[in-house]
Amino acid sequence: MILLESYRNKRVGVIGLGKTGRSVIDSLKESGAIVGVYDDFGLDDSKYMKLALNLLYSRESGIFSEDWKTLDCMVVSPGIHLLWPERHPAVRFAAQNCIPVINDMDIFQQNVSAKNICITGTNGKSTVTGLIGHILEVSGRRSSVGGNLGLPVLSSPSGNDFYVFELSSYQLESCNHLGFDTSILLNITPDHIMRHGGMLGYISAKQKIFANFHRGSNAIIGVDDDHCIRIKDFLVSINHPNVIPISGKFVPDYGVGWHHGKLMDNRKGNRIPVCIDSKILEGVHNRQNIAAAYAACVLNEIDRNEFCDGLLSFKGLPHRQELVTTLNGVKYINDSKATNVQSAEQALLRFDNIIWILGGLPKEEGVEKLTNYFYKIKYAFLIGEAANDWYKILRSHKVKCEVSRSLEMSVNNAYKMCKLMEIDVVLLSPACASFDQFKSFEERGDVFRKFVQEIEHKINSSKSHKP
Ligand code: UMA
Ligand code: ADP
Repeated sequence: MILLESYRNKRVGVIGLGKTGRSVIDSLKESGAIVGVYDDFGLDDSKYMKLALNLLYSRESGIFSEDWKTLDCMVVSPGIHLLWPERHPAVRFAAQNCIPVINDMDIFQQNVSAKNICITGTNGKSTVTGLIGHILEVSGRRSSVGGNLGLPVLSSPSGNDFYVFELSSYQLESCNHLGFDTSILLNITPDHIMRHGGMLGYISAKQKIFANFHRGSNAIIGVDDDHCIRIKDFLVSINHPNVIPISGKFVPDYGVGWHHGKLMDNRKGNRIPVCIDSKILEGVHNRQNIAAAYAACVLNEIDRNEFCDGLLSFKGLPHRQELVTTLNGVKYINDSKATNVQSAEQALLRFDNIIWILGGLPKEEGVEKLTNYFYKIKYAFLIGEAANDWYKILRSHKVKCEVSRSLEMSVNNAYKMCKLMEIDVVLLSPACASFDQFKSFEERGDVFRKFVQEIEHKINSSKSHKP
């Protein structure tokens, strides 16, 4: 847990009692702050209830108690929208009473001087965060990973040499105390558009990662999409001290990228080969991730050999094109974290002869964006809210498919179908959020893995019972 010297005796309101809120409260209490807490859905957890200054918010009258008017600050969770303060009672209250609204990353920045490496982008954040964290760990640096990836920022261990944080657009939106040591922006494609009031709002939130840079700041930026190229050019035009362009497709001038399957360090314009493709992190998208991780590592005292050793021993993260098993020569791939069309596209690029399980809660961009890959789909099972609409689109492109009642049914039917067709891969890559049927993408992926493993178990036990 991070201790917060500067918050001793400060009066802080914490908004949202999820993972973030709880970790903020734990750190604040441990550091001697006076804490109040508010959640739109009530405070049913007695441990945290007791921490409230008093019953802070009366649902009936819609008014916070007098105590809250003298707060030093309010700390919001990422789920709280700031764009429309009039829609949220706590944010509105803060504005009316001139109370600064901050988040857990602000508090971290105010209290910790160790080096940080912060990663954002539409896709690849967790992979890059996990990879950098792994490389730092195996090369003996005291480090931890956290943020949007799962471990809340303030629950990180204290006393590290390095902190590696995945930051979502939600977290960046509410972060004021910017000026990170190493900032990575991987890519930008449409996502979370409603939350940010349009594409421009989303891009603004993402590019905040580079704001308030200092003399030692590093800006690592993917140059495989136009939005990021524009941000890179802007950073150069305002004399950012160290902009490193990275790519999964080519070797950028004075950057890091790929040439004929080799990662090249071209920061000084002399194209030094670093390593070849990883067997675990396959595909162009992962080349982008590896290039970003390399740039971050070498800029933080990790040498090329340490980087290559770490890359080779990295096992990848679950739910991201994760190989569950191979049954009768067919790979079963859990890509549940593909919650938008761009991330699903990476899986469709990589595989051929696919039985595709897709659908869920659709996002701004629909499945029609993926028509170029439909020729690879031998059959598709559609699940969730998107199923009926997407079925029509797939059928209009002559893709054989059906609307399936559940993920379990899709997996079982896919297995049966593999016996009748030339199939390489059964792929769960939904291109949708999971919340219509599951608590999270993790639960969706775990359920897929469980059903596949049940089939595997049946195959193995029937083999072992044969005379
Ligand atoms: N709440 C309100 N009012 C609201 C919204 C939420 O009172 O308007 C309350 C809820 O009742 C709940 C709490 O706030 O009790 C939940 O807060 P939260 O939604 O901010 O979620 P946390 O549990 O704090 O988890 C957050 C991130 N969640 C979101 O950004 C939505 C987690 O990212 C992150 O792992 C965690 O902090 C630790 O840093 C998850 C996520 O879905 C994985 N992220 C999005 C994504 O990856 O696309 C951005
Ligand atoms: P994030 O944390 O940004 O959601 P993840 O590393 O968890 O990213 O990967 C989520 C999904 O996006 C997976 O399906 C993965 O295959 C795909 N993906 C990973 N890296 C990239 C990238 N650089 N570009 C596009 N898609 C990617």
